Amino acid sequence: MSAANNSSRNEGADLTLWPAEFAERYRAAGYWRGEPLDKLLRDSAQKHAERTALVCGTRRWTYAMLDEEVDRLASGLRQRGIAAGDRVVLQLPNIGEYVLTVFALFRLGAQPVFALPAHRRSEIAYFCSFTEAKAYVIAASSGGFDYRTLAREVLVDEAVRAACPAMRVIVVGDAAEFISFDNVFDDTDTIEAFPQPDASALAFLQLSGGSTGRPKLIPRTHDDYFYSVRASADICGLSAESVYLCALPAAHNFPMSSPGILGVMYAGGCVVLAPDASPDTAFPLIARERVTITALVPPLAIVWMEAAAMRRHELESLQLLQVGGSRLSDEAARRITPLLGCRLQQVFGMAEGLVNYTRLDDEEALVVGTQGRAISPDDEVRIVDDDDRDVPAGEAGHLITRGPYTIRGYFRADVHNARAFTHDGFYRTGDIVRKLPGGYLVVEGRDKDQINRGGDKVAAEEVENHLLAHPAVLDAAVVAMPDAYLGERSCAFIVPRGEAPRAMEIARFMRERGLAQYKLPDRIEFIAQFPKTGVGKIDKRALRERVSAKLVAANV
Ligand code: OOB
Repeated sequence: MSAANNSSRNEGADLTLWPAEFAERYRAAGYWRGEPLDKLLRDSAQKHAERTALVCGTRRWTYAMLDEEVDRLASGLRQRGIAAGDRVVLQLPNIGEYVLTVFALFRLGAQPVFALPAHRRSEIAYFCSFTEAKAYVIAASSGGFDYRTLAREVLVDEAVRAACPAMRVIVVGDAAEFISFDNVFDDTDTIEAFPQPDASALAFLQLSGGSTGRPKLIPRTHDDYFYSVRASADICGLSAESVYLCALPAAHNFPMSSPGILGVMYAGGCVVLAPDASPDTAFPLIARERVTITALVPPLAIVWMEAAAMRRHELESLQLLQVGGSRLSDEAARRITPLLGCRLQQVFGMAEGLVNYTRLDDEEALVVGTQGRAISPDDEVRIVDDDDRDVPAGEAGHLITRGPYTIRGYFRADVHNARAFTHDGFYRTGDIVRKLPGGYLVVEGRDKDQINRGGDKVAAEEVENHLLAHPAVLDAAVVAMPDAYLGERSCAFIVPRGEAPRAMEIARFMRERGLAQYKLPDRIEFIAQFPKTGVGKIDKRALRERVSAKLVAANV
């Protein structure tokens, strides 16, 4: 069952939906309710009109205000030619306009494509052209970077010009030659009604951490995502009293929906946006707004623990710290409650769907030593060997999964989908996992060709392709190397064509390719030839061991 698209650029079906018998089951079980995500805000605006929904710096929105501004923004976007079904690449920092835009697009039935602030020309041009975006929404500048300059580069990209001939750029702040966000708001008093988007249709596109040459796009429907949001809010005990600090980049799946911004707004609580997750920024916000729950990746949790020694009083209101995105060591997990004075919840999730949580009433051994269990009784979680046969209970294997909020295929990626999903629709997560009694999972490692830089995912093949574009590079292989702070960093092994270029020159070349900074190799090693496996493939394990040994020898 797939909704085909007739574009000649198409690399396959837009959406691979759940087979009818699964869809029926998920509806009958009450997971899929036919409600678009926008309803979440509408309902909270009814129930909690005067409660604070959103805080950004000194700006505050009640639910009633937020709902009204979303109406005006949606109406203004429609006047600017954005219609139901259009895709809009969104690249905003953690500011109020981000939340307004997301809900305005949902209300219109337009589909956000969630880019991260770290993305640069290479990624953004690809997202815009591949999704045939009608608009690109940015902040004028943020974190010392001018996104208008990036927009100018994207607009002259050949693929973007071909696929998005009239792409509008909407800018929060000084818009220069582009459309000012503030001017998009419709000033009229009478906002026309918006037709309800079909809840079983595509709601938005998330990015996959990926392991392939180009990032894959993850199509999520209103029905499936809304379910994961509701269930997550429930598991995390959210209520109208909850105050959530969004310190990770808001567009990432973790702070968006696990339970994140959407979960908190569903529960009628308050979302506080932090411009970054450093203790100096986050701790005063926690103290000022009486924050009760927040989410971090492991390296940040460790930084917070160090900072908390002197400033524990600022964290008094904090009840729950969620940690996920990469593996939290058992030692670090054990120290969270004593040092931060709040409970820990481990979260092992993926933008493709499946999210696991330790539960609030779990005993310490589970909270510290596992990455939680799946949200739904209908999440099918299997641990299999190389031939897709279930491994004996308790043994490590490949995690494959399907369920009411796990996609059945990436957006326009038929060839890749045939590999990334089993014939009966299980998503191959690429994670090596053990399953304990009760369904609790322990993440043991990974078999996907990816580097997890403290939650930032780097697809080895994507970086290798950029390296191969350098004339002095004959062959390239990117692998993970251990890192005390991030868990892993990336090391690029390069077989030079003739004399080895300088590592500095490769680094400069890579920067000019317009890649997000976190994807640039942390270390470059030249090598005469690659070690090979028995079947003649590059032996990445040997390369990982080689760089690890070098780090040990250098006492890094
Ligand atoms: C989250 O989502 P993504 O899409 O950026 O990355 C998913 C991958 C997983 O397949 C796994 O390899 C890794 O990130 N991962 C973890 C982990 N949480 C994610 N590995 C070990 N321990 C964990 N706790 O990262 C994400 C999405 C929703 C909620 C939380 C994280």
